[in-house]
Amino acid sequence: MKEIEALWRDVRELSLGNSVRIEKLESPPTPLQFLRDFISPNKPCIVSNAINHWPALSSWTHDDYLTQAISSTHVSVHLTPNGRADAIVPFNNNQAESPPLQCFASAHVELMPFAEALSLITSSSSESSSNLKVVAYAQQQNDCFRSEYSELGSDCDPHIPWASEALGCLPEAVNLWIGNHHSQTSFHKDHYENLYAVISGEKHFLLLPPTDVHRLYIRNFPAAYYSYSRETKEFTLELEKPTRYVPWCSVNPYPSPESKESEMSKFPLYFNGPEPFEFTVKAGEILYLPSMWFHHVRQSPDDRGRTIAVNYWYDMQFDIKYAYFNFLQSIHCRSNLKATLHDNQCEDSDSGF
Ligand SMILES: O=C(O)CCC(=O)C(=O)O
Repeated sequence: MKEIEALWRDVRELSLGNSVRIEKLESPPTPLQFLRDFISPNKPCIVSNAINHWPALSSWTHDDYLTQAISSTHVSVHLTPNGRADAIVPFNNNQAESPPLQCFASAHVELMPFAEALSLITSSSSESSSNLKVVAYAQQQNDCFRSEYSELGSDCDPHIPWASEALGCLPEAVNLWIGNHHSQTSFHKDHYENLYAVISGEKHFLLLPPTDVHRLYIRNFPAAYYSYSRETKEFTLELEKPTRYVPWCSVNPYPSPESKESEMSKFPLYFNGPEPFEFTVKAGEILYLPSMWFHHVRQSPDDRGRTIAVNYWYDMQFDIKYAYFNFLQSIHCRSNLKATLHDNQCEDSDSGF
């Protein structure tokens, strides 16, 4: 354990710096600067004044513009009772299990006309958490901006030129995210270099470097899915059959006041370790979120009740850094760290998480 703690310290001292502030650039870097100062050291940054020329920044604040532009296609909307899709939630199977079974819950995904999606997202924005019936988040992550939203394509650049040149490729996927403050994205990591542009509202990020993998207590959870009935306006949560396990981060960084103490004692490496990078990306800014970094995302809406972002996923290099991170993750179960963990479940390093 001491050795792994020393690694957290070294990474911060030698590469990331000891501040939890993220580096901010007032103008786009040259491809060479971006490669040298951020991609190679696998270090995040926020870039301002890189997308001021995108028509999206002004035209997407008008509902009429958006609904007329996408009048003929249906879009995928992720529905949950609480805004927590792809997250660890309790599974109530009517059996008094102690501790209660937890599962990895996926949203109910529905195709609907864009105007309906927009009004659903906006209407739940003004509800208090206790009155919520359904939270809608347009967050289909399969290159949806270039398929479902292709009519909006000319409002943004098709790629981020200085990033494409530095990375030596074009984006593998471009995604659109439209949500409100009830939706949050739980801690996870992606095998992509991510250029994340906020168009409207604000996104609040927590980031931890890949070397902090043990602090997130990755465990295997049974996969479950929400189903939503339009008639009853009720959700049901069912376990997938046959059972499928999903390796996912156990830590909820914002526990409720009632559960805070128990969460802190279950996950001491997270709550007592070095602070995560915590920052807000505002409309008009781009975040560079390097591959394999763990991220948790919340959002604050604009005055129309929504947050809109477009992100560009570029393939990462499966190079020596990737090999080191995999090795680090795999030594978890065999290390002394195991003794300090809450339970004996080990993360599944072959799972692709
Ligand atoms: O905006 C969000 O809710 C999540 C973004 C994210 O996880 C990503 O871009 O990889």
